Amino acid sequence: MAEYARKIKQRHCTKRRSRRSPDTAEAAVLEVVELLNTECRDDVTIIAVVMDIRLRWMLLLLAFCLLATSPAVAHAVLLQAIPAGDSTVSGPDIVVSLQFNSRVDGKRSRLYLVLPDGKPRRLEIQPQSKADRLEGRASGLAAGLFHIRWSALSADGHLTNGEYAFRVR
Ligand SMILES: [Cu+2]
Repeated sequence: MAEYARKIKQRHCTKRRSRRSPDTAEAAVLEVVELLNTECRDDVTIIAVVMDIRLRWMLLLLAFCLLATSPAVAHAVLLQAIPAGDSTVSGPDIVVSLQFNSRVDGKRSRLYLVLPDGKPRRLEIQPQSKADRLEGRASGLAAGLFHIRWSALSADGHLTNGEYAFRVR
């Protein structure tokens, strides 16, 4: 049984190795990912694939990987919102509370309530009860469709934006 498995694996790997080398960076990445996911991965094969890529593609790829990994983790991503997106809440006064995945700078972040007629009303951001929250209040809202528009400055100095709708009844 083990012998059979070994043969299958060998055939599989041989077939894979004989494939022509990838000619674009994208194809090369897919190839490497595929190799990493197969049981017949071996480092020689992976290195051989990588060596096939022209140098500038490799450098481009490396730069992309460096940019795409660690710094992105700290971007402010909205985790939870009150009012929730696409929900209906009772007016005329509402509390807005946005929770992010990381610390946000309350002084340099912005909150707007976009009124049913499309006009944005800036909401004062309250002193932060928690470092990952942006909170504000709005009063005197008539029934209708509103939007919360936010921009959040995260601890790593990146600004992210978002907008979502909710309804006041
Ligand atoms: Cu960032």
